[in-house]
Amino acid sequence: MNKYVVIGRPRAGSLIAEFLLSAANVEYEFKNISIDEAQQEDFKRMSPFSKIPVLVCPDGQTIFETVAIVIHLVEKFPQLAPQSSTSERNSLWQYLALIQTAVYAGYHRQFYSHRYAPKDAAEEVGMLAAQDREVAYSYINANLNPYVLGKNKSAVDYYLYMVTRWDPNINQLLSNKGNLESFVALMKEDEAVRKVLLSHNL
Ligand SMILES: N[C@@H](CCC(=O)N[C@@H](CS)C(=O)NCC(=O)O)C(=O)O
Repeated sequence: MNKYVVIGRPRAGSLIAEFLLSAANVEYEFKNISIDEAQQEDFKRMSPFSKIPVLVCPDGQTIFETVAIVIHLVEKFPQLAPQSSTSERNSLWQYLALIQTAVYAGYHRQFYSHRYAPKDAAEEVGMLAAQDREVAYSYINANLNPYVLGKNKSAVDYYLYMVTRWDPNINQLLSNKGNLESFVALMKEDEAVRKVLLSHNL
């Protein structure tokens, strides 16, 4: 049978697909793509904005957009999430959406502010994005126990851990968020996380 292929870059958003496949004990191949290569037409046919991650499924279908990739993997590997039609499952999707829109997109708006606003307003756009992120992280911190959905680890924990890794000042982020600090420490010890990071020498 063909393997899943994760197209991405070691430190970037493709980590979520790798973490989840690894947590589900599924063998996959990692294909590194540079920012320049992602601009090529053949990659744009898979991902129109040249963004990673892209997940190539064993049947050849390609999926872009993190949320779609997470949903696909949760459906394929149910051990990554609470059962359907439970309150925990509703929370899973809620946190997935929150992290996607306020945190992940927030880092992008801050690090690439010039793409979101004219030069003279770009810095402010970045600051506003950082403020939104702080609201989201504070809410998440208040509800972590010790994982996002409570005592059971799920797909969204890998997503949260991945985005915290991108913070420009992780010490400051964690300084007033004790639960998030403990969560990050727990996730660093997670077997799937360690395996994936080690595979990239991170
Ligand atoms: N909405 C996309 C965002 C993906 C994204 O921003 N990926 C970054 C890497 S973490 C990227 O490809 N950046 C290159 C660029 O913006 O040109 C998703 O959730 O998959």
